[in-house]
Amino acid sequence: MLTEEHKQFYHENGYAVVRGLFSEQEVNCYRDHYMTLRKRGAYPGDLVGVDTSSSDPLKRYPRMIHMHHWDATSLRWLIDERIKECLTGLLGREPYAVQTMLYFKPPGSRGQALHQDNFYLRAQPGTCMAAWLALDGCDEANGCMQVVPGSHTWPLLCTEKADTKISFTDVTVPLPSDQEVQPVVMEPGDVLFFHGTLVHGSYPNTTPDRFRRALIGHYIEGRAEQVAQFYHPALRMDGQPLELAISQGGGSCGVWVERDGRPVVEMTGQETVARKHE
Ligand SMILES: O=C(O)CCC(=O)C(=O)O
Repeated sequence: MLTEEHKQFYHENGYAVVRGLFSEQEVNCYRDHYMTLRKRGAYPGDLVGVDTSSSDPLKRYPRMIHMHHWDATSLRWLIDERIKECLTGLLGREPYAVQTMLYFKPPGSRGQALHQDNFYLRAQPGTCMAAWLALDGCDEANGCMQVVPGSHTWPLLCTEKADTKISFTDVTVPLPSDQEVQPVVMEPGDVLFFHGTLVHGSYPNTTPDRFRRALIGHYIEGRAEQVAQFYHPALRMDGQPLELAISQGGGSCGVWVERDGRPVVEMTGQETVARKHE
């Protein structure tokens, strides 16, 4: 479970991995459950339609979203006691749950360009938070998560177009040329918790035969009063819905400038790229 070391690491870096939070048996059940659901057909919010004959692996195994709206297993996982305890420990207060996602990331598929989640969720005041459960071993070859340690202290950055040959999303955030991006290598059952402005994403799965499946929950801080429309209704961690206001996108965003030979973020930009939900 969550320790003081996790909390300190999270406050310094904007993310923390809690190892073995879910057992091998639970992970196997989740993997089987979602593979069975995926094989059964299409669902509201799928990234693209299922096309079993496509050469694009993401069309054969599209990402699922908001499964907790129609699948009891997903809802139970979203508000699982262990996730609640970890989130509450890291945030200092119980959060609200707003989204589930399942990434299949089969062999040969694209990743997701570097981004900040609160660009999409717009939780205010405060931010959002993700719980990312590895359902397979994740390493650089199969496209594990990549993070920019410490970037949770940055504001939302102005976005630019991403390279859609390696990313299935088309916006990204620019980084200074010498900025470190770190892979997060995980075992099945490990959970990566990360802050809503942490810059993160993933590169393609370059393996010929290894899926990189992940079950993801998105949450907003318990002091948030609004969140983007797509994420309504927010749920308390006992599953009860609550009414929040709808936040709008747009507005000022940070751009990198050089000061005294060092890159710093200045809030001189205005968002220009259209924001779709994640
Ligand atoms: O799983 C991935 O490759 C990316 C997930 C992600 O960026 C997110 O959940 O915000």
